[in-house]
Amino acid sequence: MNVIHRKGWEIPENQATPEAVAMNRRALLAGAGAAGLLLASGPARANDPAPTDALHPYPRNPAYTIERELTPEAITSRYNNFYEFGTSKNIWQAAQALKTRPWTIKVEGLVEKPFEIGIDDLIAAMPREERLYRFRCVEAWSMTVPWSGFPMKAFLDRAKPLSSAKYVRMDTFVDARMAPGQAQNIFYPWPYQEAITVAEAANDLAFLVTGIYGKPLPKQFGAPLRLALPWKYGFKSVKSINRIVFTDTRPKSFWETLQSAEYGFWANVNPEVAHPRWSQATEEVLGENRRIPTQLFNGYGEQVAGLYKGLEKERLWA
Ligand SMILES: Nc1nc2c(c(=O)[nH]1)N[C@H]1C(S)=C(S)[C@@H](COP(=O)(O)O)O[C@H]1N2
Ligand SMILES: [Mo]
Repeated sequence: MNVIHRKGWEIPENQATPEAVAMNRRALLAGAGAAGLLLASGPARANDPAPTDALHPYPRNPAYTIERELTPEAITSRYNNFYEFGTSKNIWQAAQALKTRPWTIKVEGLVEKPFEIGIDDLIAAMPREERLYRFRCVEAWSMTVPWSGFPMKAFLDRAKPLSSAKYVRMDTFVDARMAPGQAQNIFYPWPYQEAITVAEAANDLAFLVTGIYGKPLPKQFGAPLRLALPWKYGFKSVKSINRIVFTDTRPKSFWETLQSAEYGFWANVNPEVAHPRWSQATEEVLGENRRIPTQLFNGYGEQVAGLYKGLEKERLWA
């Protein structure tokens, strides 16, 4: 590959879109389900041991329960998007190469005082809880999972952004030797980055995740720290965060850089605004072999719609 900086439209479609992985994921589920492999293959491999492992399970916060069935771990832990580990159907296995300890989070930009903190020190200092959240990928599949973590608001209180900070950007690692997807796709704008407004980050629903199913987060879910923003499409929920930067200018995220016609900054879930290549009106429920209607803000409008008052001219939906 000679051309290092390609434009989004120059990237073959099957590489430039999460849909390519969706297809692989579906093929995997169909094949594995038929062969009974999902149940036979056992739990994900152990994480790197960490002093905060014993803090699990976190107490469930009853304010965040849900009317849907939880999606089984055997399904969600095999059906992952994590481009650092490729686009094939065995991302979850490739991701076991991720080294999650030691792991440091750098907090930078428009804050009172920039700092670094070890992930276990951060986890120990934060108010930990479990929440049941829906999750809606832009590829039109969904799941319902019990995330363990802490409110992003609690992290903001610790990071102390200046009033001039309007956005918070979160970056993933770059290590092409550990993560084969980064070696294969050298023209992608690594690191994977996502950003939200500080106001969104302060919303009760914005959740930083350190575990799932009452246990430390398996690597393929984006250990040791990932985001969960249940009212936005899944690509906003960045995995394996190691840098958090506060800024006054809107960052351009990984997918926006690759394919801005399809993936924008706000990316709030809206069944009435189709993706350029598919409808967003319904979603496939992972593991249930059925489609259900997608809800505005993925059903979380009551908590988040107010964030977007006065922003109606923005492209709020994808
Ligand atoms: N660092 C990083 N974060 C990421 C991604 C990725 O490729 N790399 N994929 C995103 C997409 S498209 C989705 S749908 C979710 C998938 O989360 P899951 O594998 O835990 O279901 O992670 C998001 N966060
Ligand atoms: Mo996604």
